Amino acid sequence: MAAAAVALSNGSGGDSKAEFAEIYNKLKEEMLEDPAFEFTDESLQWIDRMLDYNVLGGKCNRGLSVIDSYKILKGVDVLSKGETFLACTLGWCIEWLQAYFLVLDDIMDNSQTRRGQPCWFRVPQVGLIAVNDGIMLRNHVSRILQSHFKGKPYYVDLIDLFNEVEFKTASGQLLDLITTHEGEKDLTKYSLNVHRRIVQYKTAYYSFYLPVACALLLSGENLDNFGDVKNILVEMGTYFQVQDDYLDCFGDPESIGKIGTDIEDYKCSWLVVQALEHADESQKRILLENYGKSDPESVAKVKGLYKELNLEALFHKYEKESYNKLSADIEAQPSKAVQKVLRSFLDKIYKREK
Ligand code: GPP
Ligand code: MG
Ligand code: MG
Ligand code: MG
Repeated sequence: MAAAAVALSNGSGGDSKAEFAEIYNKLKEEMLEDPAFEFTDESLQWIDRMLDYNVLGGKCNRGLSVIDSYKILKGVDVLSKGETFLACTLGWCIEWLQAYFLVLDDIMDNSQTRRGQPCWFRVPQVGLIAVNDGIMLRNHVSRILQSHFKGKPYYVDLIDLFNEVEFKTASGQLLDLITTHEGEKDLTKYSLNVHRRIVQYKTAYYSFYLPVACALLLSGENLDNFGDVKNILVEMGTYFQVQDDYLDCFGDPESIGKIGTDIEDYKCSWLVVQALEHADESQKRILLENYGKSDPESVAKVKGLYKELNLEALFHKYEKESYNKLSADIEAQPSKAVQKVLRSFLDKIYKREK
């Protein structure tokens, strides 16, 4: 697959994008030549296609931000060839991890499309082989880390980091799923606190903390000294998932590349929590009767109620307040380099539409 197939958008400089795209091909080749397995032609083709389908096609913001953050932390505009390779490789490990999460999340959420194409498990002849593909993707992360970082002084920290972030994400996903499916439908248990816990774990650690933590380890830093930075990134990731919840209902499927399923799936989304908080008794009844049903009329009634309650305006207010609070927290950071890293993350996501 041509390097140009990596559809990279907004944010980072063009150079990083080209460097980054090139390294995908090398890492994929390595996965296809892994000496630990005797590949057949069929299995080679499968992995090749599965990787292009699932690892590529996203915005790559998480992966690219490892390179950008590393440059900022080092205070340079250009990295050596070796440093670029390591930063891009860690960036791709995050993109691989993300592909693993998305392949499985789409099965669990019964989604239709992802990144503008059918979810992998919906592709004819894939089906539940996608579960094993998810496991393969996760294993590739470990194999890439082993082949390029074993022997580095921070190798064990890197492995621990990926393991811990995966554990947090899977735990958040567990909360997301059991809050949704447990017992009979009961909207009274949905609150901002419940929502916050879910999104912090299922999204914020892997999407925001992980790229910066990778750049810090590459720079020779000890992650224990960056507790404040972690807290700010987790806060930013929480805001990012609130945007995701908002776009699930109000976003343009063409731009976000996926069709929302939160209403049908009875998700503890930011929107339903806000609706419950602001609805009067008769509006609450509409929610209770229609939330979590997959017929289009019920979904339309819920969306109609969201409009009536003006949740769009409420979201824009939340967005502005989050931005202001995060900006103040960033400015209070003692290191200018750290401020710059955090600010570049915030600027990339503020008012995003995809
Ligand atoms: C996003 O939730 C969360 C994930 C993709 C993490 C999945 C974790 C696993 C361990 C599988 P979402 O369902 O709102 O995302 P989207 O809207 O993109 O489907
Ligand atoms: Mg999900
Ligand atoms: Mg989902
Ligand atoms: Mg979502």
